[in-house]
Amino acid sequence: MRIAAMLSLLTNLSLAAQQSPRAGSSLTLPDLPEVRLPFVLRAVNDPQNGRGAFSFDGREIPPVIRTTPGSQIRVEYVNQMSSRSGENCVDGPCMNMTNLHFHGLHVSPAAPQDDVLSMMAMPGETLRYVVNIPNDQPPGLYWYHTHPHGESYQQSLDGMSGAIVVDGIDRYVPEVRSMKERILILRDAELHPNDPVSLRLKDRVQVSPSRCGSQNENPERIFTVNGAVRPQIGIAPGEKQFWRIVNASPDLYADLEIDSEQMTVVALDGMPLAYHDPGRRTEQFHHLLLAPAGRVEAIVTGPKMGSKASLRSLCVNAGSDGDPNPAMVLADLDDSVRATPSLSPGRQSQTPAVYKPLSHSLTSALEKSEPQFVVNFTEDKKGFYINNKKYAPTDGPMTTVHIGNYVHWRVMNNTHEIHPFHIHQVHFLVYRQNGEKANRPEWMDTVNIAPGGSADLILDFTDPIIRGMSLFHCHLLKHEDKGMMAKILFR
Ligand SMILES: [Cu+2]
Repeated sequence: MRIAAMLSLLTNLSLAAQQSPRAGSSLTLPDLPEVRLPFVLRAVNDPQNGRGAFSFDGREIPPVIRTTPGSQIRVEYVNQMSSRSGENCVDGPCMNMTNLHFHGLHVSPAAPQDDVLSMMAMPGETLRYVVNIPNDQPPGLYWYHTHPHGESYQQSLDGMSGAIVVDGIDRYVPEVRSMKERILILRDAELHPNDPVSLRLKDRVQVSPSRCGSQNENPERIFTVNGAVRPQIGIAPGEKQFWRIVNASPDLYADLEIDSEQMTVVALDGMPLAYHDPGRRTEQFHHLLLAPAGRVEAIVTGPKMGSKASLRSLCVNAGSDGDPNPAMVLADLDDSVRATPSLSPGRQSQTPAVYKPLSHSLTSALEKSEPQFVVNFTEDKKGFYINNKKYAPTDGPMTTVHIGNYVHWRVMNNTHEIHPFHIHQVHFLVYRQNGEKANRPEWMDTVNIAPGGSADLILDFTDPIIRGMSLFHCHLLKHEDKGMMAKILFR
């Protein structure tokens, strides 16, 4: 974050503190605008600091897109960024080209849908997206972000992203209908060495001074929540709320924990736990690792009267070549409020619950099989690679798969840092990690691979809607920009 932006952030913080009646308190969690109808989204440069931003309805706040299975997302995406960028991307000054990716949705990779290969808007150009959400899309939290190869990292760091909610999760966990829903988008504020504003921000989120993993470098970022540094989230003692959290950082991991509370998780990466296992509606977690791009949806209970609690990210050891990812406070739970009933109590979605359990014989046959494809992450001083290949936009597909089957892949990390693996259009079951059978196999669309480690996945390539050219890549977006990406053809 440039100095001007930091100063304005701090001004906002102090303004909020002045307005708050309670000593020591500060800003509350900002609300996010929502949109359901066709809408216009603009890519702009912030007039104060020149950084890329999304503008919606005259404000620089990306809306939450709400949609339902069987309907459409219609967005007119207008690139009003300057053709001369003040920001640097991996190959020099950014060109400010941009597009949209609908992360996690089981939709077509062909234009005008989730196509990040041929759809690209240069400054002055407009893209018109019409994305058909299938009837059996798992209802939950997804997100949209820009995906121009070589410029993804900077645009994502600048906050060019937003949440997507596919309605209908209440069919799997009806109790959330009566709870207040909160959408929390985790992004970044940058820290600069020897900068007084950075020091205050670092103090504010209590970046742990103790060594985290093998990194000795100073942390370069802290998390923000809906754009605020360590906001207060109102939740009365004993109140249950439904929190839907997306890690929209380009490269910070969030190992989420709420002091002395467990999170009752109902969905990961937009996928209700019950979707493939009707008997498993919720699962208790003390803490949960959200890789960049990961989502968790959980029931959170307000701590008992008088006990303070915070939402934190724990230290994540990113490996000897990884970036610092220290523990810090993301937000405080504010118990001074009354329980807030849901705005529309008793609302019930019209979408029927879809279940897609896999037979035991199918999963066990796949688990015993040799992988049909192996993804090998490597890196050196010149770049980042999948199967020794640095991505180029002119590449053909690295692999071609025929639609209709569940398929076993292995992802291997032959580097000394962590990498999150993501594939567009589908979810996968993570059933083995580092050669050991997972205690709790989970369906995800982004999974962390440990340094020197591996993950064995069952990918769902069954739906003909995904036909076309698509991508898989590391979701540390600097790595993706530097080549850790490859094409896949679904035919
Ligand atoms: Cu990576």
